[in-house]
Amino acid sequence: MKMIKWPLAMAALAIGISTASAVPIINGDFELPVLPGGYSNEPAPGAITGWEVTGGGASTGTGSGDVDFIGSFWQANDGVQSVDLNGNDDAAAIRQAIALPVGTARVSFAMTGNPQGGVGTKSLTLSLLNLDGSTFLTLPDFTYEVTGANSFTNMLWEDRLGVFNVATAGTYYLEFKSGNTGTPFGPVIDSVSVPDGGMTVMLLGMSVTTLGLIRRKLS
Ligand SMILES: [Ca+2]
Ligand SMILES: [Ca+2]
Repeated sequence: MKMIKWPLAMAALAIGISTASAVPIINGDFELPVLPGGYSNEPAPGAITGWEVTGGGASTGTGSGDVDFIGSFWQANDGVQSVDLNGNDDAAAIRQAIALPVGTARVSFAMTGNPQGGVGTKSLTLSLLNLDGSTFLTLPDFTYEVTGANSFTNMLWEDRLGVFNVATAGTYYLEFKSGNTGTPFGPVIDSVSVPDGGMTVMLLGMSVTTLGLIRRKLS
């Protein structure tokens, strides 16, 4: 029985299959609860359904609540409401715990900047945190350039996509943290979703060893 030398390329006889599925996000469009007025300046902790506010707090003294929950005050990306990650005077963050399987997780969101402070760059950091608050994975900052064309009625929203490679399944905080410090005019987000979680490539097909056995049987 002769041994068969299979070219390495045979190992590529595999079929890639994505097994991704959407990961549920609570109130990713920030439409709950419905704001009675145009906005809620530094809402109370827990006031944005599904989201926890952290960081900031320079003006509230509470260490939280330092974002602005915006309603009809300006144009949202979807619905009516969105979030300015800077409240009165500080950079803050919002987060929500989500369960992620192993694999690639894609986080989709819309970004713009509070145009009230004039032109300039707004930035935010998108991270996955462990439940003790330590960083699990973080991505290079997302930026948005506010220009003279931005206004409350034309916020010029742009789509953003963050991609995390999750090696360990678990529950993590999905966190959006403002990078603009010492200003009340921060990055603004809306339409958060995780359209794909657990995206992996399953290698279906026969291994080189299996192929060798078949070939030997045939010869
Ligand atoms: Ca919205
Ligand atoms: Ca603000």
